[in-house]
Amino acid sequence: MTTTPRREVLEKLTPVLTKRWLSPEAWTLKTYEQLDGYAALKKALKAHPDDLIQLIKDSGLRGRGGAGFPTGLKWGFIPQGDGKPHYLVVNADEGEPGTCKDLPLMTHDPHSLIEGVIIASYAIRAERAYIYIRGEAVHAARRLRNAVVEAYDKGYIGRDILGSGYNLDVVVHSGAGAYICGEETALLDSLEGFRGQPRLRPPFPATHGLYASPTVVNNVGTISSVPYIVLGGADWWRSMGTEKSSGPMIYSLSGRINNPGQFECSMGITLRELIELAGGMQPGHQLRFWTPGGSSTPLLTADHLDVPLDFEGVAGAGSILGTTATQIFSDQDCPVYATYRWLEFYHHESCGKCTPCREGNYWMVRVYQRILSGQGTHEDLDTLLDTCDNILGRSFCGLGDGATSPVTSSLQYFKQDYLDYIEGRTAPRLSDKALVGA
Ligand code: L3W
Ligand code: SF4
Repeated sequence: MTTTPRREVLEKLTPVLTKRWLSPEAWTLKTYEQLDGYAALKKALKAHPDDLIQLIKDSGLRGRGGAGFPTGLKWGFIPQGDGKPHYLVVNADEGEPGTCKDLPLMTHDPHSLIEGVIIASYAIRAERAYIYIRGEAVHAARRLRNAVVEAYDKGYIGRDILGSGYNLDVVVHSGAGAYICGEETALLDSLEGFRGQPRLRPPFPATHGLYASPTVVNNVGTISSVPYIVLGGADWWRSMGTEKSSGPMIYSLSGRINNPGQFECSMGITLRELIELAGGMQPGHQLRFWTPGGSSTPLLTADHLDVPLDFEGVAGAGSILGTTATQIFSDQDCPVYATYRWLEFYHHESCGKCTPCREGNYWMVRVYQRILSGQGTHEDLDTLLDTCDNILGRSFCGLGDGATSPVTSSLQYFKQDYLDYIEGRTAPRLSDKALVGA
């Protein structure tokens, strides 16, 4: 039965980026302009680019793609007067398992992203911006492309934008469905027409990015926040969230809850409150484990219901905030099997560039298949931890590190579940056939 959230919990909703989503045809320029759309751009174009960078620094905005890097600081890294072209690249390759905030943002309200793109490009003195969108997101890409055309027609993009003398072209580029292209340097390689594989960092994209030129790569949620900060000011933005994790955040909830979806709340809300907003757990289900920010973030348990979901709070609980994709599992879900499914994903999506991730994930999938088909041994658990040790911190990019998160955390909290398969108390979940060709 769906439960109604208490008023004090409902008040934790802070719809900012999602505020237009329920308006009729929110994705059109007409609706967007009726609801303050492009007012921030008009204001921004009257300001000096450096003042805009300072505003974003003052707001405390941090990257919404998983790492939480300070946005204003990143913009400030772009060298000025270097004679090179500068680029803004929006990472819209949302692919982290469980994550569903950027695609609805672009589908419901593409102009807020485009307005943010124009302001951010102006601030870093870029005259070309790319939005790299996940290949499978056909509907969102269509909405985005239509919105770009509308913005060109209205003079918000193109030559001499609104008479300011500033020129900008915006290109929407669809990827080809590889998770690794959400890693910022693999994304840049893919955009340049190469096979998408991560580059060595440093140098960071801020100095050597697209076509070896200074480039800001930011997530959709980050850039979409910019118009609101320009209109509302840094203090208003900081009035939401916590001191070090300012502003609202779109949390995407899925799994064993009554009303899955996106909930935009001030950072620092707890899972207990989010579940209440989502109408409670499904009947007959008790929370057992959950991801705070996608499968690359270590699992948390029912003991962590009151952890503040901000960058510091989640780190204090031994995980990371990641993409704020909370996937909620119950006492009827198996943490061993869930981890196996995630590992299959990482194994499939590993780009193969470095040995620890390419080989480690391959072997771990095999070990899970052994355990889940009732043929595991106690030694297998040591093998898993040993393999994770050899992947974590030794991989070329975050995909390898992320793949170890569900393994180490499920072993930390749910070792007994593994032992139950190994010692025959839990019936095999996979048949022997799973081992063939593994
Ligand atoms: C200039 C320096 N720039 C850092 C920049 C860097 C990047 C940003 C953050 O991974 C995580 C990953 C996934 N000079 C700089 C500098 N930068 N030092 O700051 O960098 P970093 O390395 O902390 O993180 P990252 O490479 O951006 C992101 C995790 O997020 N994740 C996955 C997310 C997946 C999605 C999706 O599908 N949409 O977001 C979830 O947890 O594992 O650890 O821009 O250049 N000195
Ligand atoms: Fe590729 Fe994995 Fe190495 Fe990243 S960690 S470069 S995805 S093989």
